[in-house]
Amino acid sequence: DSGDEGDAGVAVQTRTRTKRPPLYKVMLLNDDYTPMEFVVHILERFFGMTHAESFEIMLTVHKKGVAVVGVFSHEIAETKVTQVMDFARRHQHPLQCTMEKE
Ligand code: TYC
Repeated sequence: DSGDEGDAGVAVQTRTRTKRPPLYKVMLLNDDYTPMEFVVHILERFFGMTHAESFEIMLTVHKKGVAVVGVFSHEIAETKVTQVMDFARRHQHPLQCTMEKE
């Protein structure tokens, strides 16, 4: 910066706002047909949960109808949903997995 103003030629730094990218909740929905063990397997395989954690979350979905199984960037969340939906479809289970902006 320069000129005949009052800053005596000193460059003035402006603050740049850094915005964090939005996060997405990945959710599993209950249904009457998908076997409990299959859901537990999905949680272990795609969400890195222990068997005990997986069983607990599966029961929450079974009892409450839905549960958040993880929070990720948009791209990772989309990948998880696709992996779960493809795996369920291949095994002919009606399991539903969705994502929602946090
Ligand atoms: N309700 C299913 C049953 O009784 C089990 C189940 C749990 C299905 C979680 C889907 O996301 C789910 N076999």
